[in-house]
Amino acid sequence: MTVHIGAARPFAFDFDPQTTALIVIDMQRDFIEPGGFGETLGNDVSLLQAIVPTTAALLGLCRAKGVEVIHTRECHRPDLSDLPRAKRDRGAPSLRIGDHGPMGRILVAGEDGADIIPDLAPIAGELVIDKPGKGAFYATALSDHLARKGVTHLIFAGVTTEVCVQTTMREANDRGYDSLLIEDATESYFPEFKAATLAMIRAQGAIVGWTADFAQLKEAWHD
Ligand code: TIU
Repeated sequence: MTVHIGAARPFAFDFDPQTTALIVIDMQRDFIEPGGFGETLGNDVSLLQAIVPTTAALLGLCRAKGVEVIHTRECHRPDLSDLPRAKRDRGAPSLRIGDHGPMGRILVAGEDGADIIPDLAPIAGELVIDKPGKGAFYATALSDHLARKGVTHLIFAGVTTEVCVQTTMREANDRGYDSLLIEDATESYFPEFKAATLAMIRAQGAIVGWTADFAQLKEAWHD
């Protein structure tokens, strides 16, 4: 069975749910709630909360259709052995990665802040990938997992659009995947960066991939 999203941009996106995975990028408390990594960088994290209901609906649809669901978390080992000096020392955040904040140590695996927000919590059987970088393919088992499952197409959601989502979509593009980003299930701290990222992903004949609204995906995916 092929799902045909005629309304996708820049042109129709077709996928077979049996060879497609949903990847939800970094919907963690550290990016979405006050007191975490996102806020330490000086961002207004409340902007990101707007996509939670749509992302939950997208998760529900993919689960109902039996699509492979993968979650990622940007975080580091407690000993910070996978944290490059350049990443820890960059800029002038109010707290650095590994420091103690209100949700535990900033961007460290196992701390409350690194958890996926409760509304989007993984369920049994769903892969959760901890990643030290912006891209989900870098230094993780994602490539091997997708190859083992025979996945050829990816649906993306999560935060932030121009940082971890776009980086992962570009990594996926170079690895031969066809990728669709759900526009109302991704968000940035900078609305103009989100708009620019959506435009650059689908420019030049889908140079990186496709975009569509959740409603357009749902409409196309009837039985
Ligand atoms: N700062 C920012 O916009 N994003 C990140 O640091 N990581 C992710 O996008 N997940």
